[in-house]
Formats: sequence, C-alpha cells, structure tokens
Amino acid sequence: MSDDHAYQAISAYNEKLIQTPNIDRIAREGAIFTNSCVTNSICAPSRATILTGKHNHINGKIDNRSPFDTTQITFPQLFQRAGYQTAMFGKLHFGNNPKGIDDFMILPGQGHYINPDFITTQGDTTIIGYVTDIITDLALDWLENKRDETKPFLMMYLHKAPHRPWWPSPEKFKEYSKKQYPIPVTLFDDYRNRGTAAKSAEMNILKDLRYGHDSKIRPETIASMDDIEPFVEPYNWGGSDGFSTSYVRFNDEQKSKYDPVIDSINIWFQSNWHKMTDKKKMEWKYQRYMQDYLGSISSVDDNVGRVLDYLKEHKLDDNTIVAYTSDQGFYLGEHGWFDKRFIYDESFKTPLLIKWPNKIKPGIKRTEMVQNLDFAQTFLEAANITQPDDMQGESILPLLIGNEKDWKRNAVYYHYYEYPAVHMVKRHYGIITEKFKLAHFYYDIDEWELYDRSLDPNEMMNVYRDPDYRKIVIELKNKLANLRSYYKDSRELDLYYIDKYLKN
Ligand code: SGN
Ligand code: CA
Repeated sequence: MSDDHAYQAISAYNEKLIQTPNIDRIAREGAIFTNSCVTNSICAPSRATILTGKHNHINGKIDNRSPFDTTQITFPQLFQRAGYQTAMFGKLHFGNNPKGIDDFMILPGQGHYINPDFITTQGDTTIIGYVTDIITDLALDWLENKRDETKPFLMMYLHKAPHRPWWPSPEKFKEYSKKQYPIPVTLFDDYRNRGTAAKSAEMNILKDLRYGHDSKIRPETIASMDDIEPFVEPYNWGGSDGFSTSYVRFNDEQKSKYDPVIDSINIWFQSNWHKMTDKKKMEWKYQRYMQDYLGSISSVDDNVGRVLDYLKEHKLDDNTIVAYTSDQGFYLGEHGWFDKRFIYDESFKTPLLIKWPNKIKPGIKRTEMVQNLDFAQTFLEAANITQPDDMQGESILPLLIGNEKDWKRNAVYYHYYEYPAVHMVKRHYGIITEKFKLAHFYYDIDEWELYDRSLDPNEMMNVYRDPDYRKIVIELKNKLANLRSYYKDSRELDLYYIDKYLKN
C-alpha cells in the first residue's frame, strides 16, 4: 500500500502521466479493479477501515486526529491467532503501535522522506537514506532473515510516498524535474454549478500549494523578490517556511545531490515569476507538483518490483497473494486541486490490483464497486480464517475466482468527517451507484449534490435541483437512508462526532 497514490498515476489504469511497469505486473498476472473505492477519503480512517473491516462511525477513527480504539479486533490479530507470522513496515499513522504484528518498524505519524525515524519493537531509531528504499529494505530483510519458513506469513508493506510534501529521491528529482505533463481539462475549474463545499475547500493548486513546502522555492529566493506575496506557510509547520522543515534533515552529501536541481528551479522562478499571469503560475505550480509527485511514485514502482522479484526468486510467488492499493485516491489537477477528502471520483476511488497465481486468472478486469471495507474479509476468506460477524464489508473473493454471480452489491456508502481542518472540506456522506452519486453536506451548511455519472463523468454539474432528476433524487434518498441504517450510521452519530471533534 502507498499513501495518496492516485489511480491516474498507474499505467495499468492510465498511461497519460507515468509508466509503472512493476505495479502493472500485478494487474497483468492477476486482477485490476476499476471501481475500487474508500469509505472515507483520508489516511488514518482508511487504515482503520482496512484493519477492522468496519466503517469509521463504528470503529471510531473518523479523522486523522481521533484516537484509534485499540480494544477493537484488527484482521492481523486474527491471522496471528491462526498461526501466521505477521509483519508491518512503513506508514501506519495511528497514535499507537499495531496489534497482532510480530515484527514492525513504522514511521511515527506522517514520517519523513529523508533519513526517517522509525518506531520498532526494539525502540526508536533513525535510518539514513530515502524512505521508499528503506521501507523496502526492511521488508526484504524480514523476508530473508526473520521469516519462519515453517509458517505462512502476512506482511503489510506500507509506503509513505507519494504523500505531501513530495520529495523524490535525488536521482528521480533530477529526472522528473525535466518532464512536462498534459494539463487536465478541469485545471481551471471555477466551481460553478457545484455547491459551497467545492468553492470553499482550500486545496487549489494556484491558491493553496506553497512555494517553499511544495514547489521547492528556497526562503532566500522569496526574500530576494520584493513583490511576491509574503512567505506565509500557514499550517502544520510551526511558523517555519515549509521548505526548510524537510531540507533541514538532509546531510551534506544529500544536499549536494539535491542542490543543483533546487538551484535551477529557484533561478528560473526568480527571473520569471514577475512576468507570470495567474494562468501561467497555475500551470507552473501544476508541473512542479506533477514532477515531484510522479518522481516519488517512480521509486515506489521500482521498489514494488524489488519485492515481486524477491518473491519470484525465492519461489514464494506461486502461493502468495499480492495486493496493491492506496489509502485513498488523489487529485492531480482535476478541478484545480491537489489532496483528497471529497466523495468526487478522483479521491473516492483508489487503486486495487491483486494477484494470486492459479486462483485468479491473469489479466482480468473487474468493474464492480468494491471498498477498502472489504479487504479484511477478503484476506480472511482467502486464508480460511473465520470472519467475525460484526465486520461490515464483503469478501471480494467471488469476483476474483469467477463466482461473480454471488456478488449482489449495487451501491456503496461514504462518509467524510475531518472539518474544520486543513484543506477545509466540509463533512458529508453519500451514496454511490453505478449511474449516480448523491451527497449531503450537512455541516456547517445543509446542501445536497447529485451527479449523473454516465453523462457527467467529470462531476461538473450538480443536478440535484434539476426537475428531470426529481424521481431519481427521491429514489436515491430512500436508498441512502436504508444504507445508513444498514451500516448503523445515523443523525445522532453525526451530531455526536461533531460535538466530540469541536471539544478536542
Ligand atoms: C498533512 C498534509 C495535508 C494532508 C494531510 C492529511 N500537509 O497535513 O496536505 O491533507 O496531511 O493527509 S503536509 O504538511 O504533509 O504537506 S493524510 O494522507 O495523512 O490523510
Ligand atoms: Ca493518505
């Protein structure tokens, strides 16, 4: 699993942006899901859903801030009890260590790209190098030296990349900073015909990406330019300029590898920024964003290749299920945005590729709506371990092994909570069917949005008030109420979580 990896940036889904030959191998040897989605498009809640097989209003981890209730059963605990050896490497993003894991080395919180700290079963440590390579080294070292060959194993291999602030490895930084990417058709979206939530979100590339933190402009460059907006990097960085919070971790050797590229970006910026219209600034920021984001992904792909090669070389691949996913999707300039959170497709959908030789036919493509809610039960069923009755997903195994007639789901439920908070995406829940998406933004506004997914795939026109859709609205509201009650969500719980959040 990686963090914030948009399906638009995997060549098995879309070849416009990047080639990811290693991740694609999983699809070629197994299955790719084109409508895999999350229940809540944000990091720790998605991980909590994956681990517990429950929606966030049940497992309580509604946002990145709320604590994870460690009395809950997570699926690795069930694997451990069933005799599996279990391990976890990389980003967990909980306030606590994982349960049911024999060996782990996890990043504290968001973790760092360069010279990352790790929380381990033996105490804390810092490892010099690039995080994506290091997490893979740890995973391979475990497979090679710590794995008990008499036992089956469950390994969670969890990248920090390509999470913000996007720092590729020095080599990829050099390579990718020269590339140019196609401009998305909705980069200059003005949010007309949408609700208040899209208009008031703070994730616009022009307005909300930071020159230092995101585009790698040095504080000295900004200080030397008299007419640029003051160097304000408002949140998360404790008053720092954003650029320095990452750069300060590099040792001299690392700085010397990054510096020539950073310098050339800064020199260009210094002499051109004055001449740039808002349109040009938007395009420049978009290109810088893509270069660093995709450069970070390229290392993830190389490292996924190392793991796949290891499994093959050690004859483990024949009887090992390999799944690749992300904690949610991400905006790569669609609607002018970066980040995630919304029920709209780019953040709601997430990559899912799974291979299992001799069980899953190579090269199959599935279009059913599956969710991160389903993973726990899928893995449990595949391993013949009893699924707890209170898990809320469904095993997707039937879709993988040719029993699709057993699959009955025709709608999924979504609920996002973290507001007010960074990026200011308002709380909302909704229902998604193959043809429609109906969402209710219920705090601190009361607005509904309806999108016709087949006529308007880019979700540019809220048709909730269009008389032609009146019948559909009534039908979907009924269905949504049924889903809310099926999953045991309610207005009372919405209010409970608002109250709890505001008190913290
Ligand atoms: C950080 C990021 C945000 C991001 C959240 C949540 N800022 O605050 O852009 O939305 O994490 O991301 S940054 O300081 O890291 O650049 S999540 O994936 O953990 O949910
Ligand atoms: Ca994430």
